[in-house]
Amino acid sequence: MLDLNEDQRATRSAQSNLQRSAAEDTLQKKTEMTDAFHLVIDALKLNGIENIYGLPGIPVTDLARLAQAEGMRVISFRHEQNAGNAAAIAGFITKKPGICLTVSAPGFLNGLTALANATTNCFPMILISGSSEREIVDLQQGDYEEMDQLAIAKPHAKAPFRVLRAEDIGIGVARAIRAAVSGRPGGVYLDLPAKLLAQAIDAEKGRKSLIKVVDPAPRQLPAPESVKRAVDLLKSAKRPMILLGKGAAHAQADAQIREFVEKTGIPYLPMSMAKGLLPDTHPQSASAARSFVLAESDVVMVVGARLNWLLAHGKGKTWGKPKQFIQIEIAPTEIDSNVAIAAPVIGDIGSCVSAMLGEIGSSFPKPSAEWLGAVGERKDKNLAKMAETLAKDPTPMSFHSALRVLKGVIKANPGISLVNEGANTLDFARAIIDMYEPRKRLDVGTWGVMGVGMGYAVGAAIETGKPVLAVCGDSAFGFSGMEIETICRYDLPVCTVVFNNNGVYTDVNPSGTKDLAPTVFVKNARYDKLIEAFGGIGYHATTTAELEKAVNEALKLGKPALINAVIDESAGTESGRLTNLNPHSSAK
Ligand code: ADP
Ligand code: TZD
Repeated sequence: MLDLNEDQRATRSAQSNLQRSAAEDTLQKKTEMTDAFHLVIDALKLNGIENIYGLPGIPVTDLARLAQAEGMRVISFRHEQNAGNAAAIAGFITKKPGICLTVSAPGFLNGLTALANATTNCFPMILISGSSEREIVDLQQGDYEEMDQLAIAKPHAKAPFRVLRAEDIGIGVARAIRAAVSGRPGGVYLDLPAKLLAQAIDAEKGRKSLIKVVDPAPRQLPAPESVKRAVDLLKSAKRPMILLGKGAAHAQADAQIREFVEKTGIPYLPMSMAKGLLPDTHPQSASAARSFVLAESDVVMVVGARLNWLLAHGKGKTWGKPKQFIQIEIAPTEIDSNVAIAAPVIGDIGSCVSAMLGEIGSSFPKPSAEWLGAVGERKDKNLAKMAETLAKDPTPMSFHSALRVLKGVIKANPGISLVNEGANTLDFARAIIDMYEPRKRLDVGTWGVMGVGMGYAVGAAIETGKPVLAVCGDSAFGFSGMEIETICRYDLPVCTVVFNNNGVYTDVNPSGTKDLAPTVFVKNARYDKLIEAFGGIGYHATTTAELEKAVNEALKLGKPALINAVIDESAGTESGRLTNLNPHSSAK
């Protein structure tokens, strides 16, 4: 030990006090600073966003890491398109924007398909992508992953934004949230350049710059005269029908819609993703008499659906007799897009339906017994025919016999989400499997896009906390199949059933070379083996009994599972219900 005199000791003590307070100062200064990474996370959290679906890498790796450290759930995928699809379906289910996080250029482009799909389907989602340096990108000097992402996102998004200064992050996130969920929901792009992410600013200033968005999707009340016009028209109808679209499911106005349907006694048709808004077994459901009510009705009240290709554009043979339309819709420019709308009601569905309930009061004249009887008769006839087909138990399984099993599974477990993609697998499942709860049927939507399967399954499992049954054609499954690793990694209760009919369609290569036809895959493939590679449970089902046992076991265990369901390869039709959309050469 050094032998110090009094003076020396006093000097030493003063010095060390000085050093300590300088260190404390620096520490305090450090804790008083924040950075763009934290501001993005804080802005999301402040607005009640808890989950990020993404695929980290330069320049957003730390964003993902810090988000997890700050208590957000960060679900990391194997391909950005699937992360984007998970975010989009999260938006549909929760009415809050689903967040997808990607790296620059290629990662951004991979996510962009999902963003475009979300915009097309009116699902609220925000694609947040890191990007390269503006100075270099704009001069096209060849930066790492150089791309003018904002310009490319623009036509595929409801709105694109870029933030360049840390103090603008709060506003950028607020604008993105509002754009995604207000009015007609859609996909929003938020561009975060690498240089922004590294910026540090005073913590207090940063905190004050954040915005908690007040009333992000404000109610939009319909004009009273539009409500009256609509109710008057509905009252004058002889053969009324209500058409519910996925906008009605997304709107979360379940109670008002049910009350309106039941109070008016009008038969209703749910579009695919509106199934379960009222249980498909509801006596007023006209699903089993779909073509009859479309053709025969005289007044159709469209609620949260577009008269696009899925509804034969509201005209032609499908729609048969002349009719008048009422349309409840949040986007005024949707009105008259395909046919003239006699009574547009513009506003959010909850407010519009409530206003119409107010207008009809307690005295709405129920539709005639003649109309209800005719619908009921058709329905009973078609249901009896379907029951006959479903009762068959061929080997190998047909789409129908396998779906009979899954119909029973959903009936016994109405709270689980059903993800569905494919051609025949989609069309038949939509018709056969009854849904009992809103926003539980998640499928290929407006584009009829393949590849949403595993992304939607992950999103639904995370957001609902409940099991998911994903029913996918073997071709459809292949687009996102690698995400079964993600499902295993997060130990999600997702049971995927691959309807394996050896490809898209049975064809032979007419050229005589050894290549298979372009619609045919490896025969007798064992998709169940794929999930075993990641610790999930694989099942191989060749009969309805095996299928039933496998699904029930998988759901009971609540573990990641994949069932390879062998389906007769000659059972389906090419492109399922859409065969007529395939152009055929007119050359003789
Ligand atoms: P489907 O495919 O089921 O027929 P679409 O996606 O074509 O349904 O149509 C959904 C419609 O619902 C869109 O036109 C959208 O603007 C509208 N919509 C979405 N949310 C709401 C809402 N909260 N209130 C009113 N309309 C809504
Ligand atoms: N690519 C994308 C992204 N979306 C598409 N819809 C298609 C291609 C074309 N396509 C369909 O429209 S259905 C389908 C493809 C490739 C596959 C159908 O085969 P499947 O289903 O095995 O999934 P089924 O049930 O056996 O008919």
